[in-house]
Amino acid sequence: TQGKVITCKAAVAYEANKPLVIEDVEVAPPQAGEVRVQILFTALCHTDAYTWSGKDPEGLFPCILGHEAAGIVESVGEGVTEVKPGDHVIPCYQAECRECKFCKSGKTNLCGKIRGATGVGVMMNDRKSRFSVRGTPIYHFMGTSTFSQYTVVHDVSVAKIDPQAPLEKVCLLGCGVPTGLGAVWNTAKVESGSNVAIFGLGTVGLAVAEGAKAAGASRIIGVDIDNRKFDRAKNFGVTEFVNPKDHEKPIQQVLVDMTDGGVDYSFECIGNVSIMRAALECCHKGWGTSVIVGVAASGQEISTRPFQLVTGRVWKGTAFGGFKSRTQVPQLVDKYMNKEIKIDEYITHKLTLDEINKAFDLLHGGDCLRCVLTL
Ligand code: NAD
Ligand code: AHE
Ligand code: ZN
Repeated sequence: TQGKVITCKAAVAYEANKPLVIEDVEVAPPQAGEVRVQILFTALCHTDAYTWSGKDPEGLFPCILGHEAAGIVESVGEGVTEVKPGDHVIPCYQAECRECKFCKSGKTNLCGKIRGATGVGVMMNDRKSRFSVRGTPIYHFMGTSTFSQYTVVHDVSVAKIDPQAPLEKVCLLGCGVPTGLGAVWNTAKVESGSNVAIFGLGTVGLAVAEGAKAAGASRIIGVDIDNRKFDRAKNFGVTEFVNPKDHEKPIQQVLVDMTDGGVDYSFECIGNVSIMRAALECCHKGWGTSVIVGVAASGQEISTRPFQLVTGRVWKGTAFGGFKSRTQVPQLVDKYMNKEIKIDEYITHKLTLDEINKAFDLLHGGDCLRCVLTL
């Protein structure tokens, strides 16, 4: 298949909110600096649903969504040296080129090399897509497009992992689990003995809990409007549960009262701007730090009284938990293989690619953390 167009199955999003369509998609060979990957397993993340909903200002249609996956390199383009056909890989929506000013700064995991192309659904080389259906180009998504049996990614967007690792599990290390763990370990740098509040107990929020527990946090307070989330959350380290619907006071006040003035760290894992405000305002005066993890819809803005920051609270955000993808995703795979981090516990459902619309329904159902699709 090397150097040839591959025809395979992919789920195409033609329009916002319209069911995805399983199509025979033509996938062009990788050009210089590109890698064609056979995707074996992909999970769905809330961000796929967000873009599909039409609320993502970078969302383009028709496109192939998906960014939490694992597979095997099928072929590589000219000049690609770090991976070869047969390597087991995880596509990384947050690239790591190690050469741009972001990568060299040591201050961020964001990479600038190809971001301009991935934001508009094309490949860097020729600003075109490698996907088409009956001659019509289909946009890429987040530089990954994993809802396809084959995809083409930039070489700076692919992490080579231990070939012994089960791909049906480690696909989750493409997004949600590292995002939550890294929000705690890299962005907030939670210390032992801290009090932590987590807003939203989906996969990302539970991974925050897991990370906080590992960091030695004393109290880990989970906040969700769905009471069914609590039992499961205990297994990830949440020690107390608060449902804002059970209280008349604003939720920030409830948390401040529970914690003698506020928590040391809070995490917003929903994507709701009024909860982002509550998450900041439930932090302790003088030092409390709030990390925004959730992705809010186009046009939404955050607000608070500046006095909240003047009096020492800190507002931060995180993308992919601050992990440098190509360097650290393989390390996270090793941690899973050594039983130092969970993955299996986040996988609540398994389906096949042709059932992808059902998988999106599950994601909205409240019962599902991650649904892994077999391609
Ligand atoms: P999810 O839908 O599984 O979890 C969201 C949780 O929030 C659910 O348990 C829901 O019951 C709860 N919730 C909803 N409204 C609430 C409210 N008003 N108050 C309290 N709880 C509420 O989603 P997920 O896959 O865990 O992703 C969470 C968010 O993180 C999404 O916005 C996603 O787009 C974003 N995300 C960001 C990054 C990043 O790099 N920054 C990475 C992955 C996901
Ligand atoms: N396109 C959206 C932004 C979405 C966003 O913030 N994405 C996160 C990852 S979410 C993964 O589930 C991210 O990494 N952002 C940094 C980046 O470079 O995109 C919008 O609102 O425009
Ligand atoms: Zn995601």
